[in-house]
Amino acid sequence: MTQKHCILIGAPVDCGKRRQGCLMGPDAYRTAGIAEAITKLGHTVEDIGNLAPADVTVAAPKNPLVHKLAENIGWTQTLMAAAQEAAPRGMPIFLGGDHALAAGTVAGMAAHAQKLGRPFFALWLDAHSDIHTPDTSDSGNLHGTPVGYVTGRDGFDAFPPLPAKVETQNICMIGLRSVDEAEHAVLAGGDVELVDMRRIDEEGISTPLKAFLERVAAVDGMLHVSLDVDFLDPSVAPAVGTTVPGGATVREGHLVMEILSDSELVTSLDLVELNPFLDDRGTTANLMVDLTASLLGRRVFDRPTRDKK
Ligand code: 4U7
Ligand code: MN
Ligand code: MN
Ligand code: MN
Repeated sequence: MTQKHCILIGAPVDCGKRRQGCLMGPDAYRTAGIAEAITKLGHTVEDIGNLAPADVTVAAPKNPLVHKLAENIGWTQTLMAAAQEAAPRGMPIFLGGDHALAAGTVAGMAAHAQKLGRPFFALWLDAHSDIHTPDTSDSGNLHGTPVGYVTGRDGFDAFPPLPAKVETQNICMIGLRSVDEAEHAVLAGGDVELVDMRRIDEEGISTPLKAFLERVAAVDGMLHVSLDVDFLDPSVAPAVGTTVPGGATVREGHLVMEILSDSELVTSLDLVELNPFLDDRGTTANLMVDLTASLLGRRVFDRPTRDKK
């Protein structure tokens, strides 16, 4: 694959839910050797270290359950700027941190694509659809809301204004198996591409993924991948607070990354929801690093050209 300049951006976001521990994520990825794994594939790596949230004050949220609103908004502001700073220089890889960070990373990458005049797409690899708003969330945990924010749903008035809305038809969610009623209501009548676990069982994971990638390639789109640890089955990726059984296998995870790698379409990546406090001797951190390596071109064998596609 073409050589890339990968920019590691530590985002120790831990305010998107109540269970603590994701703040250790960026250092767990570093300990698992993420920079070395990428360098070994022939790419260059720059680690800008860990960022901190902008200091903001906000009025009390309408929904009293909402947890740490100001800190979430501060991170959104910081990461939106960080994404736009890094994107012109290479491929940003956001080391999370919980999924609340994607409000900033996705909005920032969408703004960058808009500046270049290129369509922007997002691939959401997750058990959950994360399309709540602060008002519809029954947990008050904002890691369940980043898709709601970037698609321009109402209820994010206290957040930074969106520089570029992400079109719902440009989003594909793969791995779905826990969707709340309020989320279901939005998704069922909408045009987000929904690939739940049943579809993966019946069609295989490559069929819907390749169909989506064809749409991205057809318009020379930029593609952001947001990889939530809970996309994977908890038996192979235990280090996550929101375990849902029946998730993707190790091979399904790698196959997605290998197909993405072949497509050469991915321009940014989030690694989110890793809670090292819950890990089993680094298994999950190591798996996430291995998946990143597959995305960046690690292979057992190259496929013969006649098989490609
Ligand atoms: B994650 C949930 F109720 N929908 O809103 C909620 F099931 O980033 C979970 O995907 C959100 O891990 C999960 O709290 C957010 C819940
Ligand atoms: Mn998520
Ligand atoms: Mn999830
Ligand atoms: Mn819920």
